[in-house]
Amino acid sequence: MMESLIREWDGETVIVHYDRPTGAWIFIAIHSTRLGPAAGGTRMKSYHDVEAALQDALRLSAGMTYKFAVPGIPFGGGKAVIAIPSEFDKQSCPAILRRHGALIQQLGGLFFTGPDFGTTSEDMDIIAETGAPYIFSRTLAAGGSGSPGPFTALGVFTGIQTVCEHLFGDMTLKSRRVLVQGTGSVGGALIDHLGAAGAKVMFSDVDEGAIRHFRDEFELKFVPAEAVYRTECDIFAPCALGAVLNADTIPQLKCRAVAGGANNQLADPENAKHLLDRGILYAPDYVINVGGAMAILGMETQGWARDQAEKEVAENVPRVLRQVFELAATEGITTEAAARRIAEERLSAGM
Ligand code: PPY
Repeated sequence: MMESLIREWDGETVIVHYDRPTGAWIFIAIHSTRLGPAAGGTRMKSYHDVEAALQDALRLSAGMTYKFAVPGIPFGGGKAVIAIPSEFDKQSCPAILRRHGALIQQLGGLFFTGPDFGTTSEDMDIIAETGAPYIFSRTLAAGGSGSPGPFTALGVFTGIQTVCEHLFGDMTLKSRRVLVQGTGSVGGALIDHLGAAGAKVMFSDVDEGAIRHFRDEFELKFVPAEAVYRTECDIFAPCALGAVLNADTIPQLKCRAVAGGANNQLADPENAKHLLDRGILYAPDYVINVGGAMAILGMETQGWARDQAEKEVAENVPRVLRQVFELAATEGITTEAAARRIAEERLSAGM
């Protein structure tokens, strides 16, 4: 039920737009503007039903609030979902993106967007035709700062180093077995960093082209989808869609830590306790995957150069992750609860 989803959500506002020409639904969830205007990616995909799309927007927008609050980025949490019908004609993509831009324009600065699953910097260029100046991460050619993916991957990589430091007393990744689930813009770039650092990388994907690329050309060990959760490794790095950590998968895990770029990895925040009980260190998703948003917002609102953005990401992700691990250890709480506490403190202080 849409009513109960919204009633039980702790956010501020939901904008609902029915896109008559295509039959798509657009939801823009504004979870919090406590620390600044809401920002978050535009996710475009088809969903099983409209409720699932709304639920995704609501949950993802809350994740953005915490993502910005923990490292102290002055934006609030939001997310847009364009739920396209299953028989969606790709030809209507530019037009729907322009209508999405017009909607964001009408909001007058309540919500800023960037790319998420199913959208790219090229799509941001199209959204910006009607949605400027509220659109981040346009292509370099259009005067934007390009894709957040490589910066997210850099942050996840430095976060994995921090996890190794915590687990093994040593940041080095040499010979550590890392299983990367999903080889899209984040997972693919993460694999490059891991390979360069001497890690033993395994990967899983469902896309045939990606499998051929990483297995046959990169000669990495391929793990089929059905074996991902029970594959033995040091670090499991989810970099695909969410809710991969749940009551079904957690008992199967044979890793020392979960540290990856996907949003909403826990099906329920309660699952963090289950990971702790199993002795698996969890790097909270919104802490370790902030690099993309941090870099793009820094470059587009603070005037950072690219190398400065990289430096900020590579310093801040490890710093905040160490703080989370320390708080969790001293308080005897999950890392998820520790990250949430840091976020809530900033939110209640308004800074
Ligand atoms: C995310 O970090 O999940 C995003 O939504 C990406 C984002 C947000 C704001 C600007 C650029 C990218």
